[in-house]
Amino acid sequence: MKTVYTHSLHRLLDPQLFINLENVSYRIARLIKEGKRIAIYGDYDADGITSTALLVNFLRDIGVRVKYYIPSRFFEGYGLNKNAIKKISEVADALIVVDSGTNAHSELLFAKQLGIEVFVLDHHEPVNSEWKTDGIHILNPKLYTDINPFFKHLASVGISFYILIMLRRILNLEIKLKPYLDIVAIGTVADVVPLSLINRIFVKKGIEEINKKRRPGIKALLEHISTSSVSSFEIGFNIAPRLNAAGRLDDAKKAVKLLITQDERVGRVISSELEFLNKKRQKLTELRI
Ligand SMILES: [Mn+2]
Repeated sequence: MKTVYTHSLHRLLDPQLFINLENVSYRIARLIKEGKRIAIYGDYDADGITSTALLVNFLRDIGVRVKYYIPSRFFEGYGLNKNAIKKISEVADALIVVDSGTNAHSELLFAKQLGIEVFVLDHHEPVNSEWKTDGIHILNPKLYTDINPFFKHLASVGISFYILIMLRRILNLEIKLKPYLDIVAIGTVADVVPLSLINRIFVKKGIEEINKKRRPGIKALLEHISTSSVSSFEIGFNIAPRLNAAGRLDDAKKAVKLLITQDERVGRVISSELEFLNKKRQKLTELRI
C-alpha cells in the first residue's frame, strides 16, 4: 500500500514549477521560525472554508499561533473588508487571505499599512492584468500565462496544499501531509474545478482519508449520511451542501470549527447543527421552485 501512495503523490507536479510558490513559502516559513502570529482570512463557501481549515490545522499541528476569520455573508459580504482587517491587525503579525483577495488591492494595501505582512492564496481571475504586488505576497496561478495549466485548475484549497508541501520541505518537517487530503478533496470537489491531473490525485487520495474517519468532525458528519463508503458523489451532494449551509443560513465559522476540532463531542454537536441548517436550506429551495 505504501508504494502505491508514494507513487501517486509523486505524480503531483513538481512544486518548483509553480511560479512564485517558493518565494511565498519562504516568507511564510520565516514568519513561522520567528514565532509570529498568523491569521487566516477565509470565505464562507466550501473552498474558502476548507482552505481556512487546512491551513489552521497544519499550522496548529506544527505549533504556530494561528487564528482565522470568516466574513459574514449577510453583514460583510464576499472578500476582504477594512473593519475586519483592522481587528485582525490587533491580534496578528501576518494575514493569509484564501479564496479571495486577488482583486482587493486597496484592502490589501490597507492591511500592509497597518503593519502586518500580507499573503494571498487565490484562484480567482485577476480583473486588472497590470497587477502590482506592492510588497503583497500573492500566489495565484491565474496571474501567469506561462504556468502549467494544471496549476490553473487548482481550487484555493489545492493551492494551499502546495504551500504545505513547500513549508514541509523548507522547514524540514517530519509531518505527513496525506492525512490533510480529506479536507483538500472536499474543497476541490465542492468548488467544481476541472478534475485534471493534480485535482484527480487530490480527490482520489483525499477520499481514502475521508473514509478512514480520523478527523472527528468529518466522522460525525458522515454519521448523518447513509453510506458505508464516501465517493466524490457524496462529497458533492452530501458533504459540501452541509458545509455551505452554515454560511448560507447561519455562520460559516461553524463549518470551519467542524473541520478543525479535535474533540469528538464538538464534532457531533456541530454536525447536528449543520444537519438542521441543511434541511432548512432544502426546504427554502423547495419553496422557491
Ligand atoms: Mn474557490
